[in-house]
Amino acid sequence: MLDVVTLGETMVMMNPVEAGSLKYIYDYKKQLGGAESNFAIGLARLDHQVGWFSKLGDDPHGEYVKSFIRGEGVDTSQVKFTSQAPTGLFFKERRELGESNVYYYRHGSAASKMKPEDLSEDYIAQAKYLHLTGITPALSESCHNTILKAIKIAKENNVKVSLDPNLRLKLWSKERMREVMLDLFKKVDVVLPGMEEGEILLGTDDPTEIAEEILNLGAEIVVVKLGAKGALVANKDSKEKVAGYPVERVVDPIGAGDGFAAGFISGQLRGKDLVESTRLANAVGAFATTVIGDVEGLPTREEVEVFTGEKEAITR
Ligand code: KDG
Repeated sequence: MLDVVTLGETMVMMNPVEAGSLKYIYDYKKQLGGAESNFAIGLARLDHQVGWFSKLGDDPHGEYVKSFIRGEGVDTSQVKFTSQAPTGLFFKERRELGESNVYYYRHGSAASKMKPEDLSEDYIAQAKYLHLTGITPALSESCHNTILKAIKIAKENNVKVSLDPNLRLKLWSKERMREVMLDLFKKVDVVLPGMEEGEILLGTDDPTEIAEEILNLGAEIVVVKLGAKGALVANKDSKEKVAGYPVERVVDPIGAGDGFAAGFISGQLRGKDLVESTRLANAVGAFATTVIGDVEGLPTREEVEVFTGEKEAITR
């Protein structure tokens, strides 16, 4: 029995050992990144049973991705391999000043070949949550159809669906993105957008307006991420701002949103209320920014409970 099932592309990540333009970077650390597997690993560290599904290239990179994720305690029994396309790859570019950047080598990747027939109805039906992101529908039409089918299976089996927009402007046009994402907002239960995403999709960066618009489209819960300031959590009865945890030195913000989503869903699975779940989300997101790599900084349940003061630290 799994608490959560998620699906999406995970790529080999080439992470520069230093900050600065990739033009002058020669040394990289091989890691991995994929919004949904980051989320799955985040939940596994918080002691939940979680399954991640994808299609990988029948190559050493695909083997690496699967064994790393499985090694983190995530169920990978539904992962498929194909010899028709490679595992995706991307490079991160970290800047001391300004925004981090990513360069993708994923067009036509194995994951972009996912199709609705790859899904197992029983696998999704056993979960309490199905988690999706806006990256998957941007990969290909067959990937878009795959998540639509996954949502249908979830709905028919009383599985809640959470969606992190995770907008990737490098993958599709803003027009198509808007059309697909607004349609998805009508079909899911929990939406976790960022303010910038609200601006792109709804034309407002006001967190209250973002939350109201998405609730009006049909979602039950909306959690708007406000970066270092925390988040606004809303349902039809309430709207609350929940302060974030200050982080002295953010070394790698990419992946923090996935940690945030894992924290929020963990809170919901543990029966915490919306504010407490958002507090946990803020804490997990804060941890993720402190270590280079998408998943290496995600906390265990014990670490986060000590950090939030729920548990006493015993270090020696
Ligand atoms: O959220 C972080 C991930 O999104 C990133 O590391 C890789 O999945 C990825 C993407 O598509 O950008």
